[in-house]
Amino acid sequence: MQIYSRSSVAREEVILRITVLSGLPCYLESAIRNGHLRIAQERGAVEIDIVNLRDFAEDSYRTIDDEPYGGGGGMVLKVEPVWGALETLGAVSEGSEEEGEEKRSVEKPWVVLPTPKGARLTQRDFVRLSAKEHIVFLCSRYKGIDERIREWVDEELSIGDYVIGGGEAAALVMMEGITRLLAGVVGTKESVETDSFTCGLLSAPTYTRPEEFMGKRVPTVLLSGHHEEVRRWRRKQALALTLARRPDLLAELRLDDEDQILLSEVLGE
Ligand code: 6GU
Repeated sequence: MQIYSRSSVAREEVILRITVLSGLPCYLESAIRNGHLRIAQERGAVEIDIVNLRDFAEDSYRTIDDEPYGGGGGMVLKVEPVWGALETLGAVSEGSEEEGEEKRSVEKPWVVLPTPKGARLTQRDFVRLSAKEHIVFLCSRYKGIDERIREWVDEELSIGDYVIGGGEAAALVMMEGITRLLAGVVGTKESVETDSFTCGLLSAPTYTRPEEFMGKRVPTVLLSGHHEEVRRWRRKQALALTLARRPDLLAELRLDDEDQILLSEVLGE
């Protein structure tokens, strides 16, 4: 089974808008000004804004968190700054439940809450989210959020079964995964399509110059110039690696005749 159709892998020529709401904007600033996310912005595939939640605090101390009712440790993200920020972005409005969607000239932003309580993130989510017009990531760095905020969130996503400090690093993970699927960000479409997970298999080993290093040689087939042999070798390596490390992924795939043959070769070796 090809999990992701080719046409769904890279979208063409539309600028995706991403807004990150955070109480720790400086943590995110350097990450979006460097490396992968910088390139994605420079190539015009994505526009990323970081919004300081403190700008929407309602007191002179710019407080965005408070102690939980009923006691217990940690601090809880307050409703007012989140409402203020989401309202400014057009993600919520008073009485919006009844208002017809047809009134809107632009699509309502899609609000994502990174949280360990969310659904576990997969490559499929990146493909789906890369087709949105405007995504808002709401980061909480605290014990959690006031539960009433959840009503304004479209989707909750977790980056894995462990706990980290807050939503910022998780939002960065998601932004990298999403933006690299946008047209013009990754060098070639082929490169995205052969990624581990995009085709449902872990990808084959890769090598670059030199041909030999401390007695370790690059597999001869890769030097042969036979495109068909290289393709077959890579497919076989991908099947072997996935079988060894992630048999669960292999079980989800529908293997074609060639895959069956390659896999039986792997099993016979
Ligand atoms: Cl999104 N946040 C935190 N704090 N921990 C996580 C997570 C997110 N996803 C997995 N663990």
